[in-house]
Parts: sequence; C-alpha cells; structure tokens
Amino acid sequence: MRKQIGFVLVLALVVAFGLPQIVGAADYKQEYKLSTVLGKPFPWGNAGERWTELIKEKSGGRINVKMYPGTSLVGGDQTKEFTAIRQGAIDLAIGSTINWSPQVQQLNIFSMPFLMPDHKALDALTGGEVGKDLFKILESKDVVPLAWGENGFRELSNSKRPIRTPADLKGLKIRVVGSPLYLETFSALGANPTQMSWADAVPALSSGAVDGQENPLTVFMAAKLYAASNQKFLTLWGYVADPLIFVVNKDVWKSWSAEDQKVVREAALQAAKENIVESRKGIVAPDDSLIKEIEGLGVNVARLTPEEKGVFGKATKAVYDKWAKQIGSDLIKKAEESIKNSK
Ligand code: X2X
Repeated sequence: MRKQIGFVLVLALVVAFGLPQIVGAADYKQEYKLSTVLGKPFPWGNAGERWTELIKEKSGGRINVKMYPGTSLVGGDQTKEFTAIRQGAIDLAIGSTINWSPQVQQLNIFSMPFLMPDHKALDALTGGEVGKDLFKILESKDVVPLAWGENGFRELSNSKRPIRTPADLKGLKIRVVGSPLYLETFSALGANPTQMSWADAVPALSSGAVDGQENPLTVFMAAKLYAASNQKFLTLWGYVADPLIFVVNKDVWKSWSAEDQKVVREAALQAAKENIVESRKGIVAPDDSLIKEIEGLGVNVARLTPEEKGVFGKATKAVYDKWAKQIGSDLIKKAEESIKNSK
C-alpha cells in the first residue's frame, strides 16, 4: 500500500512538473561558464551580462551563469574558444564568427572583403538562408546556436598616416586575428599583417610593435585605442563585419528541461536584439554621433566613398575568388543573391 502511494505521488509529480525537471534538476551545475572575448563596457560584454541576467531572472535562479571575458577559459587564445565549447570546457559563449572560423570554415563568409556593403546586407545574411545554413553547420558540431548578435563593421586604424588607397597601406604592420583570409587580404593590399589575439594586440599597439588594427568603432572607442595606442588615423571602409553568435554546448543543452531551454533561448534572443541596437548606435547616418565623438578626440577620420572602397575591392578580388571556393561556391552565391535582393 505504502509503495503504491509512493508511486502515485511520483506519478502526480511527473504529471505536474514534467519528468526532466525532477530528474534533471539534480544534474544542473552550480555554475555555467559563459565565454566572451570582450567584457564590459564593450557592447559584447554588456550582451554577456544581459544574457546572464535574463537567464537568472527567467529561470527563477535555476540556471546560474557566470561570464568569463578575455576568453580567459582558453588563456586568452580566442581562436581556441570554439574547440573548448565542443569539448565542454565552456558551457555557453557569445563568439565572433572571426574567432570560430578556424574550426568552422563557412563562418569566413563574413570576413570576405567588401561582400557586405551595409547593415542591410549583413542582416540579409544572418536573418536569411545563409544564417540558417550556418546554424545547421554549427548544430552538426556539438553546439546549439540560439541567436545572432553583433560585434560590427570593422574599420581600419593606424598610428602613421591617413589611408585612402591601397598605396597608403604599403608596409604598415597591421594586427589581425582569425583565419589566413585576413593575412591574405592585407598582404594583397600591400600591408604587413600579423596575427595575434586581442590580449596581445593591445600592448603591441601601445608599444608601437604594430602600426594598426581593424575593429568596430565601439571597440576602438571603449578600448581607447586613440590614446594609449596612438591610433590617430581611422579609415571608414566597412570591408567586413563580424556578427556574434550565442551558443550553448550540446550536452549542457540536453541536460536542461524543455522549459529551461526555452528560457535560455528567449533570453539569448532578447540580449542579442539589444546588443545589435547598442553595436549600431552612433555609427549609422543620420546618427553618426560616435564618429563625431571620435573626431572630437583628435582622430583623423577618412570616410571612404563607394569609388574609393571599389579600389580596395578590386585589389582584394583574387583573395575573394580563392576563398569563395574554399568556403563553398554555393553558399557564397546564396549570400551574393541575398545581398542583391536586400537593396
Ligand atoms: O580580437 C578582435 O579584434 C575582436 C575583439 O574584435 C574579436 O574578438 C574578433
């Protein structure tokens, strides 16, 4: 009789709360590690904090996430982040397509020089067929992708001179990160590119070991590259843009109840939406207040015309064609088509 009452009780609990919750709750970790490259006050770090906060709030504290900025879970080596997520050393991440492209070749699509002319084009990729294809690829690699955020269009800065043509770039030592695509792009432009992590880039810029770098304006500003790193020259050429992707390790995902999965997904979508708004603030006409603020700090800003960008595009065309094959001609064609239709 007692046994039966016990059984009925368990059954009632299962009906009321669902099996995964009862069984799964015990499996939940005390802390889930969220990896990002940049912390606060960069939009990227703000996004990590917001996601963390929303998960806590919406899960009633069942899921406790802690952000580890500086890609500290992989010793600052941001190009190893994706592998660490797959292996379970990282539970959640908001990662740049640039940093994951060494492991996920197709993510190089956003690093194709001058593929995306504007935010509409970028949105056409992340919000369209290309974005869906990329999420499918990620799903096949032990991660659950949830939302697209944004680091942003990457602009070129240096400590030496204004850059308006490839000739101006000649011989400048430019820090890049990610796949060899960046090395090939800058080599094609006559520069002298060198690969290093963000952690190494900041001191290398400050000491003058490298002359320049490329990053979104929000990063340029929050890292104060105009001051300590003497980056007095900025070229707005928008040659590539890196979206951010909110992901969870697959095993971690499976250990959560359906309700908690929904919570984490919705929190990601909301944090990502806010992140995109923040990343674009002040850099797109009619509100270009961030650009004006940078100019006000004594930085020489060159806004390239479409014709001037075209010259850079032409100089990097061979690199583009080579990488189109490497990434996959079908995916590239799909991307070009989506962008054309976004106009
Ligand atoms: O290292 C960079 O340049 C950064 C912070 O933008 C990325 O993580 C791609």
